Amino acid sequence: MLYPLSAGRQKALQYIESKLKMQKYRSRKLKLRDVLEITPESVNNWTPQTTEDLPWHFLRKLMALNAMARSTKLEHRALGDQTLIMDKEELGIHEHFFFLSDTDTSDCLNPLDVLCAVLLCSDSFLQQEILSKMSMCQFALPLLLPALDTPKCTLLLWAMRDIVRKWRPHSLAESRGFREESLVLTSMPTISFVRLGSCSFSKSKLLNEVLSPSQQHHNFFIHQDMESGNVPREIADGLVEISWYFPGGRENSDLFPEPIAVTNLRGDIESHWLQFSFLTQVSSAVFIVTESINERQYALLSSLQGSDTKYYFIFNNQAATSKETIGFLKKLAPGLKLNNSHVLQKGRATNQAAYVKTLQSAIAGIMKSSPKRVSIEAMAETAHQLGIQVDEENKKCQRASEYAKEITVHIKDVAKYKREKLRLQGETWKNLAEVEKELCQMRKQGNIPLEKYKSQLKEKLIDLRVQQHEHDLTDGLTTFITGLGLLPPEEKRYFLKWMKFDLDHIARENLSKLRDQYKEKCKNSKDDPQMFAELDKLISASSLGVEHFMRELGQFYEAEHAMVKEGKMAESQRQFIHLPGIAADLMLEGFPMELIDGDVSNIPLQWVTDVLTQLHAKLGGRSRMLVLTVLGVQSTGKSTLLNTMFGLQFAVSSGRCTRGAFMLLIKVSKNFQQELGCDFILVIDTEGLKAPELAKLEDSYQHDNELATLVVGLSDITIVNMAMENATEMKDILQIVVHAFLRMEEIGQKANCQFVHQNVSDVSAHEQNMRDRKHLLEQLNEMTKAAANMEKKGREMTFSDIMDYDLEKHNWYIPALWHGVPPMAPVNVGYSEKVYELKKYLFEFLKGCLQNRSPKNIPQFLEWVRSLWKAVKHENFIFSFRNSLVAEAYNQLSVNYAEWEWGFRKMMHLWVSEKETFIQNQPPDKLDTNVLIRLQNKAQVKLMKESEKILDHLEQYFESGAANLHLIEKYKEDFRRSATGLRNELESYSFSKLEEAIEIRKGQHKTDAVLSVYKRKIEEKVDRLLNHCRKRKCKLNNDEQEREFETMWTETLGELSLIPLLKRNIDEEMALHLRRDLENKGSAVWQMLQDAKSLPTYTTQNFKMKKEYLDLSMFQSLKTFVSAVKERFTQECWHKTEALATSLIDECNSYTEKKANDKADYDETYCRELLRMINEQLQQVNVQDLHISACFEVDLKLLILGDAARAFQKMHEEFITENDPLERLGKLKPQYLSTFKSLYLEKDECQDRAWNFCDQCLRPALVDYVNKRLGTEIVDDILSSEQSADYSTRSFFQFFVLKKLLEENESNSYLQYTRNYVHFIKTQIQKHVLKRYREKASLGDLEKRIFSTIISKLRDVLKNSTGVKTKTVSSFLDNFCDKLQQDLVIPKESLEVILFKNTASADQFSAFIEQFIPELEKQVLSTFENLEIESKLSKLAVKPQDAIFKQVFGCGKQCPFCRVPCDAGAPVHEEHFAKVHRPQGLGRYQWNETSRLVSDICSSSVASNLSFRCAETKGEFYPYKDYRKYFPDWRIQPDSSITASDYWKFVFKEFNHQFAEEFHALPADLPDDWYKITKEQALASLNEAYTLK
Ligand SMILES: Nc1nc2c(ncn2[C@@H]2O[C@H](COP(=O)(O)OP(=O)(O)O)[C@@H](O)[C@H]2O)c(=O)[nH]1
Ligand SMILES: [Mg+2]
Ligand SMILES: [Zn+2]
Ligand SMILES: [Zn+2]
Repeated sequence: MLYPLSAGRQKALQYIESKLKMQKYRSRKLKLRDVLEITPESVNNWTPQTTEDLPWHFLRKLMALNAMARSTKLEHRALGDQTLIMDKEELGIHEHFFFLSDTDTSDCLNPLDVLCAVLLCSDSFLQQEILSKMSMCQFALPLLLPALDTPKCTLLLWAMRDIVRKWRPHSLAESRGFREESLVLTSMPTISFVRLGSCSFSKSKLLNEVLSPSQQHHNFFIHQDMESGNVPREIADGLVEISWYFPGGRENSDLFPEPIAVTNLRGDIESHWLQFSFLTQVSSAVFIVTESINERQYALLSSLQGSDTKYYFIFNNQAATSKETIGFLKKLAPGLKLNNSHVLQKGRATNQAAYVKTLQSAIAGIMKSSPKRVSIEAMAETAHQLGIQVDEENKKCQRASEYAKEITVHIKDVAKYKREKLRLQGETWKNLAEVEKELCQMRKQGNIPLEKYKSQLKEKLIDLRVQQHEHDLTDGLTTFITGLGLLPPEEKRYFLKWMKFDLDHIARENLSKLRDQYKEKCKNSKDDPQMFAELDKLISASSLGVEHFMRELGQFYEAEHAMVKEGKMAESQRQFIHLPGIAADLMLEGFPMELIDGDVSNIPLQWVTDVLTQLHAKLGGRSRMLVLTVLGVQSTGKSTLLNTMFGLQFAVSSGRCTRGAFMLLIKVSKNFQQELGCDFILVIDTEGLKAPELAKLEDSYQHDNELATLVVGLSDITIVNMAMENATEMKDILQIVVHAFLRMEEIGQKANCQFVHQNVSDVSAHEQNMRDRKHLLEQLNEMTKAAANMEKKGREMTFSDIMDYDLEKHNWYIPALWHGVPPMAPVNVGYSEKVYELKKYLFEFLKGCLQNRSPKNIPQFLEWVRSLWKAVKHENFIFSFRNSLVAEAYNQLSVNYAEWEWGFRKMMHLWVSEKETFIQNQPPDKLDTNVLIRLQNKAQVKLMKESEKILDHLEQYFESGAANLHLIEKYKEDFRRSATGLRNELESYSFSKLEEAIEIRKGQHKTDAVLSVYKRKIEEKVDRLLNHCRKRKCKLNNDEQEREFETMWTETLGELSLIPLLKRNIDEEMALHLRRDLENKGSAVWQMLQDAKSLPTYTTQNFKMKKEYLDLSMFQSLKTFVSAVKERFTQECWHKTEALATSLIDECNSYTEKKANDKADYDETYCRELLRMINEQLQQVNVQDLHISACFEVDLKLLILGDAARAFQKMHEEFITENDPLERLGKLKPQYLSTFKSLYLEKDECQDRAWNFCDQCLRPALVDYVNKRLGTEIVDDILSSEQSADYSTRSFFQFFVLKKLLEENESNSYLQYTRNYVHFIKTQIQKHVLKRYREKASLGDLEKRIFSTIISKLRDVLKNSTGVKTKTVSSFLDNFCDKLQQDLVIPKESLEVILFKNTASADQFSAFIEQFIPELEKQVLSTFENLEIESKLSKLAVKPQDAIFKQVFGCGKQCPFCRVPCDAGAPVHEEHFAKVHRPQGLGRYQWNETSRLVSDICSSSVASNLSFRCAETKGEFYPYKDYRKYFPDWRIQPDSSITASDYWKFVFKEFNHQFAEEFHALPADLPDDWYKITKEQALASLNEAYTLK
């Protein structure tokens, strides 16, 4: 320590230590950050309990502009009795005062002591903030701080630097002009009040009265009679306070016509001579308050003579002024130039008001005498001479000031300076913003082909960046950057402050000049809108602050970044790479950062991204934040509101003309983070909405709109500041806000909004305004409806649809900011308190929100900024919002859903196959309708359970807290409906499977019955033959046995009255159906049918488009059509019809194939179903637009039924063969023969028969068992394989297919992909399955697995049936089949042969079976092994390729323009969408005039002003923007990144010629830069579009 420990210092130290417990802040000073941090206390009603709470109480209340901040009252818990306190309060304030003064004041502190101590413990920036806020509260400010930490007292100049005051001197009253100036720079007369000796009345109280405007008393100075004002000062003696009077331009009521400063020295001048001397030098007049003057005092006073300062004496009346005093006065009179008017007596009877008046007129008199005017800055000089310290006279502050001056000294004309020295943010940046927007909106495309135009714009963008980059740093900017980069932290902050003060000062001068001009012009010329617009522009150009310098830095950074990205510069050459880190540091210190540059309405995205990313890193990744925004008309106190709420420093001034949005971080204290769920609050202040100065500028409305949408989208809470004085502007704002909210609702972001009605002070406001609130809601509803209409939303909407709005809770009435008339008005206590209440509510609300959403961290916030901004730039907001957070959440859900879906399907497949097995095992007579109903009921129970399981999964998923679920809330319904859809699908699947199984089983009944008659006959004959042969003497040898048997067989067959099954003529039956179907189609059709050949001669393989398929008479009648156009539409219809035919053929053929594999007999419903399928397609609306002729219909039906007729005929014949009793009997012949032979030889046939059972019954049943299950197992295997991701959702599958295509890079594959998408996908899947299982091993494992399950079950059954009462083989087998009736279909007729004359013991039989199992297993597996994979697949009950197709194919709809398939993840969805669209040429679009393929990409087209025409529009042009009129179920997102379609651009340029040939067109004329796209870039764009970072 350099100074000796003076008495004052010691006292101060002790005070701070013992009373305030602030010692730790003596070396590490309190910082603004410490005070602003959000703690639990900042949202609790918190009253100080002990003296150590007092500094915090003061700081918090002061930051909230609370007039009670200076109170040092403690909550007296000691009394413990609540009612007592209440009583006291009710008794009135007097009682209370006595209470305080009478009792011990030891734990009371004098407010001035607290103030001094706090200042002592604060760093110079916090001091500045404290004084600024005190000034708003109209508290007197400390001018000279007593010598507490320094040898002498300190002049607080720096601490007042930030204060700006506005007033209207009487000289400007006429013109209604005003002055606005930095307080410390304003020169004005200063009047000082000091005390000599003791004095019994309060000087401060008197001063308050002198300064208070009439009718309104305000306590500028703390005085005796105020709460705690009487507590003896411990450290604040010697403090000089200063306060001001500023006139408001009201000649009648203003006390003084010009500003005047009043200082007040605490303590006796004798003990504070230094302060007193200072005051005598800077003041125009000094009022000395005293009771008497003694010898010593006289001596002191006489030393004052010689200055031109006027002296006044105020004598108190307590004791009549003594003779001695009067004597001294007389002696002093000549030296101090006293006369009678300089001595003011305050007699006992003097009326207080009159006395104050006297004083005021004395002061007025002084002001008239042209007194000296000194600014506080100038006082520093005097202080210097007297050895008084000045707070800003330290090296750091001075150096920073010089640094700032280096920049600011060159600024004279702001507009000019900005134009010449801040060049990057000028025209170029504006142009950049426009080009970026044009890229999204394509307004000025003209005749240039779309993609070419886009390429041009891209080039222009780069050009502009190059231009920016080529600018050298100006001197000013270089200084600014080094200032930020190289100055030590504290100096840097001084530097920024100095910049602000200097710039504000310059801008104020500029603006005031402009305003004068404006006024002049107003007087002279009536109204020349042109000129006013000019002036408005100039005014808006004349604002200049640190933010403009920061903005410029941002632009340099952006330009450099672009150069590196374009490869025009090496990463290592970057000079600005360190800037984001610096800016991040500033943000950490609470410096507001520009988010949107409102002048050009653009975001420096790279800059903002990198700054915030740096910030995120500096915070160690802990950057969760809640976002709070305020919106409202310009100059309605938005910034003031935020500043009051959080103690911030957003720029406040009615004169500012900036626009845009600034963000500022407030830290949440460690002990509050958990409760609040975030680490920071990000506050966004908006500027310039509906600013009158800006209203006339071009694009103003749109800029406002963009700004509002963006900030609303980013916020968790939006405060809408309502100022009803500006009703029309307010309405506009509300409209903008409603639009913004509507859009947010659309994307799943349900924001909260609080309406703050300012300037409503009545206590009854809330009650009184009930009607107003209702009215507001009506208005909001009205606006919502209108907005919904504008956004083309179909449904009726009200305001509460777009947000949680509570009429009562979300409206706030806040009294006017000022209590009284500015400039002398302090902040209203009510204002501060109401704002505090609002703040408390907001925090409660935010805590409540935690359940629904987790606060975004910086990377997530940035993602929102990026995607919202993209969407805003595409003005068609709703259609363009694509956010990777949303996409990722949706994708995750899709993956999950796909799993649940497959689980459900698999379950039902298994269930159905068990029931089928069961049915096949039933004797036909048992299969009455009851069986079906019973099974259907069971199915329904199962379906219900399973589908509920999916819905449960869905609910659980939405409650699981997975990321960003609230964003996809609206898709939940899609998935719910998908689950129901799936249930229905599986219901009809299982029902029809059951019915079918029963029908098939019943169909076998007739033949079965005949067969059993035959069998009985044969068995009878075998029996007889056996007897007959046994009776013969000689033994028959093997040949003879067989011969005998053969003869018997032939004879018996001859005896049977054979009724072969009737063979039907399926093709004729079908032809008849067809004729009936086409009956009403007219004679031409009839004639065609007459001429038709027999059905089986037709085959779909011969399908070829013919001219007569299209009925183009309509085109002929349209005269306006030039032939090229006609040609084009003919082509379009032609291709669409062809595609229709192909898909129908595919669909029908696969139906036919499926039926033909069912092993059932043909049923006429099959033919009817085919015709229904065709008719359904042909009746669809869009098909009707194709102008298809009847000829097409007839031909198509003939071809399809032709294929079907052949297939069904064959199927029917096979059925007859399979089921012909005679045939079936024939198959049993070998078994009968072997039975006959062993019976004849009396061999022990048990072993043979057991083997026969295994071979004839179990083997086919086991093969069947495996085939029924293998399909689902294969699907499972694929879905859990290493490639499972590719098949997990529709969009992953798309990605997989496209990637594979690119890898192959074969024109043919792409052509097939475009030619027939469904077919292509099916083939792909088929190929994949085949390839995967071509090597037997992997499939063999699956088979073995299935097999081992059934074998072990079989063994169980065998084990459990031995030893039971089953004596005979027959009862054993009955039991055996019964146990396995759900698993194995045992062929009955073979079984019967085995039972024929079977006398073996059951135990023995079963033992043999068990013994044969390994052999059986070997045989079955070897049958599988020897099968080719293709034929294996064809036998499966569930075809894996079909199941997978269902899983990944999606809805199969294709974009109406480019034919890219829909990849929505929910199976049922309201709108189709695709991640990437492609050049429309790939969808066959070509130009009429040139026949060249179109290179435009739909996602660009829908954002452009172009039009399209197609068959659907009947050839009329229609704007792309409104494509949803014709294709309402499609949502085409405008291209969100320039590179998203690179994949298809690449493909198109690679195979331009092949596509052209395929589509009978000429190759497209592609933009040059497409040729530069590499395969790697194509792949990268695919990755970007489909897989998420
Ligand atoms: N009379 C009055 N003036 C206010 C009130 N709120 C703010 N102001 C003043 O209006 C001016 C503009 O305030 P500011 O917060 O910058 O408004 P913003 O443009 O909406 O951010 C400032 O000079 C404020 O002091 C109020 O409730 N009543
Ligand atoms: Mg503002
Ligand atoms: Zn498309
Ligand atoms: Zn779809």
